[in-house]
This record gives sequence, C-alpha cells and structure tokens, in this order.
Amino acid sequence: MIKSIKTWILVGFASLLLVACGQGGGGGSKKSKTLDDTKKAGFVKCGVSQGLAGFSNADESGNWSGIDVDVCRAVAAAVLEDAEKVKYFPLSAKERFEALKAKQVDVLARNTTWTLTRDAELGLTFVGVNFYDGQGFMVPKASGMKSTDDFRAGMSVCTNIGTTTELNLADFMARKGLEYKLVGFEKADEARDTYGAGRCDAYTTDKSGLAAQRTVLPNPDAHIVLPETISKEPLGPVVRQGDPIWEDIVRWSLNVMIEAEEYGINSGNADSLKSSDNPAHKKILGVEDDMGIKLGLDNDWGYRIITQVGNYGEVYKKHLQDSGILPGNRGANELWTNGGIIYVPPLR
Ligand SMILES: N[C@@H](CCC(=O)N[C@@H](CS)C(=O)NCC(=O)O)C(=O)O
Repeated sequence: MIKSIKTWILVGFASLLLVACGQGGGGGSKKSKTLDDTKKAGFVKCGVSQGLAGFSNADESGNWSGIDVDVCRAVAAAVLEDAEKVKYFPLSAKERFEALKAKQVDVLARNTTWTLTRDAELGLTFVGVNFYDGQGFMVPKASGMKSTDDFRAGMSVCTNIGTTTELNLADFMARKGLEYKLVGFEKADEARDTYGAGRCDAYTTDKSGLAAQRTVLPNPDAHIVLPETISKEPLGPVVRQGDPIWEDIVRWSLNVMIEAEEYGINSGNADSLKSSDNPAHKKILGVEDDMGIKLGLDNDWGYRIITQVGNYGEVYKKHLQDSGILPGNRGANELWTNGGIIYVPPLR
C-alpha cells in the first residue's frame, strides 16, 4: 500500500514537471469568445486607417489593400478559410483604440506604434510588428531646407493628433530648444493637404506615411523627406486584452507569413512544398505536428494564409515596392537572415 502511494506521488510529480517544462498536455480546450463571434458573423472586424497607400487604402470600388489589410486577410484565411471575409472599419488615429476596446473591431491593423503607455494603460495587446518605421519630416524643396538643422524658431508643422508623432515632435523640438506652431488634424488627408497648400513649413509623420502621402501630393517632386529619423515606430496589429486564444491566432497569422518567407515558402510553391521533407515546411504547411490544432484552428490555417495572402516578402513587394511607395531595399524590414530585423519566434 505504502509502495503504491509512493508510486502515485512519483507519477504525479513527474507529470507536474512535464507540464511545467511545457512538454505535457495536448492543446486543451480552446474557448475564445472573439473566435466564436467571428465565426458567427462570418467576417473579421478589422480596424484600418482612413486611407494610407501601401498600408490600408480603399480604391474607388471600396476594395481595401495594403500590408495592414493583409494582416486581417490572413486572420480571415486562418479562421474563416477565406481571406475575403473581412469587414473594414476606417478609423482615425484618435478613434482607433476606443473602437477596439468597444468591440467595434477585433483586430486593429493600422500603422499603430507599439509603446509602453498604449500596451500598459489601454487594456490592449500588441501581437507583433509588421513594419519597423521611424518618424521623419517632409519640406518643400523650394524652402532650401536640407536637414532639421535648418529648422527655425516659430516654424509651423502639420501633423495628426492622437499619435506618437505629435509627442515625438514636442520632444524633438524641446531638445533643439525651438518654439514651433503645431497645426494638428484628426484626418491624415487634411494634414497632408494643408501642408500641400503651403500652409505649414513642414509635415511630419512616420517615414512610411511620408512616402505614401508624398505620392498623392499634387507635385511629389516639389517635396523632399529630410534625412533624420527622430523616433522608433514599430508598427503592428493590436487586439483587446482578455482573449488569449484570439491574441495567439492574430499573432501567429502574422508570424506564419514571416516564417514562410524565411523558409522559402510562397503562394506559388506552397502546394508543391506540401510534399517537402523539410520539417519546417511540414509544420508551416500543416503536414505534421498539429500547429493549427494547438492554436484552436485546423492544420491548414498556414497553408491558406500563404496561398491566399502570400508570405511577408510577397506582401511587402506587392504593396510597398511594386506600388512605388518604398521602391528601394527593405532596410530594417528585411528578414534577420538578410541583414534586417524582421524576426519571429519559431513555429514549432
Ligand atoms: N504610428 C503613429 C502615427 C499613426 C498615424 O495615424 N499616422 C497618420 C499619418 S500617416 C495616419 O495614419 N493617418 C491615416 C488616417 O488617419 O487614416 C501612431 O501610432 O500614433
């Protein structure tokens, strides 16, 4: 009797250890209110910008596209088996967090910078980074300004309110000891057009935003982006706190696009790589190891994302390089294996 109690204690202790080491247990039951509601609705509720070329932008027929839009399309491919099953909610910078908290949207994929305050105070969770950015300035070429060293006291700067942009500008000008006039707008097109009409000496936002907005100014060649980058703006998708399964689904829907690029899987070769004997290919494409089941999905989730949306490199090329918005090399947004800082935890 004593012996069998001892055995049971040992067995119990061993399984505790296994669980503690993360080796025990299966997927467990996966209960997500957001996932259930999304399936019931038949679409992903996606918060996007009010129009930012390359990131989230609607054409005349109301079709949304961009690298942020593709995060929501990836989630739809993962959970609803169809990347088209997304409803887009255009949100200004000022409105975006309230809209997410009020459940008007379930994913916010809108050039949003991950900061401590937003992470800690708003009841939200940033799931990753889909574009590493930094803030810059655009000025008219005719101004003769070549760098921020040419800034002078009393200058006016157009930008958007409710952004990190506004805060970084204040810090930057304080460091320079320059008084300036903030010309703030809730809508990005108003900030851009007011600058375009010559009513501000400079326009400031994330450098990707400057590149995108420059393309829609009446005469893009009449403006230059100054060389300085004054901040770190890691942009990424956000979800509400409190639904860890949904959080994981959104996080890994982004991660699998990046992992696919790293392992050479794209929308064109995913089918043939299903029979690859590379274990990484098998995991990503759902042939082995139940990655999808662990997320509370099915194992084809990654395959669907890659074939319907593309890997990260394909998405980047299509929306940012081929569109002419950021035609040069990817810089920080290159994979870590190619000298950039795009790096995701392993899909295993
Ligand atoms: N990344 C910054 C700035 C984001 C931001 O909203 N920028 C403006 C200027 S490019 C914008 O996206 N406007 C588009 C819109 O409001 O629809 C932040 O998270 O605060």
